Amino acid sequence: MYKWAGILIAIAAIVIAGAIFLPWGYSPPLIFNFDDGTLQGWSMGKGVSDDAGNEYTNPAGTIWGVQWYDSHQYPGNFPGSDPKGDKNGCYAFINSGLDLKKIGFPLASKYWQVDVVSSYLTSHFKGTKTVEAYLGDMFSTHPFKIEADILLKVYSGGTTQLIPSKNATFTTISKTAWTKVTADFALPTDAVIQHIVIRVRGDHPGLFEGAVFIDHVGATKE
Ligand SMILES: [Ca+2]
Ligand SMILES: [Ca+2]
Repeated sequence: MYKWAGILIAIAAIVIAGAIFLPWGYSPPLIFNFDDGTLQGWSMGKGVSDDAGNEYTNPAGTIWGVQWYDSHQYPGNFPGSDPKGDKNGCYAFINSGLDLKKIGFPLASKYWQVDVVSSYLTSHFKGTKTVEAYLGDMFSTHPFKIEADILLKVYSGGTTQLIPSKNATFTTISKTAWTKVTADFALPTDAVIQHIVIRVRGDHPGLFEGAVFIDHVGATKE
């Protein structure tokens, strides 16, 4: 009697465990952590925008760019000394010396702005209410600063549109610690979320050398 009860309990446990791990019961975490040695499909818009919304394209295409970065890792200190040669790292937007004057950027503009763009999101992101990301600034020096905000590129009402967060405010990024940037969204019910867009803004008129690091970009539905 007890023997059969034990066997039935064991079978039930196996069935429940299977339901959790089989595809229809599996829900991947909505987080990009860049801990596989890649950018996980993240890229950057082609141009840099001024405060009037005009866009200027980098003619060389290589003066600034993106790369996977081995030494900074969330959580942990920033700037960090994460071991090199492992797969743990983050996204980096790097400028190695682009002079904005050379591409006709108006130096009277209050800021320059670039968009960091996620890979195409899966349907698991449907219903996202909040997106968070951690950023570190090794770009600006006092008194210049880097700020960031998060937007969502969605397909809704027959068009693709970039939707700002409800608060639509920029957060100043620290040079000595990971800074959490959070954005809450009120999306149309038919919205299909295609990309997370992290908008990075700097107030140095010359876009001088440096890098902005991004890690642990996550979405929640609560
Ligand atoms: Ca990471
Ligand atoms: Ca590493």
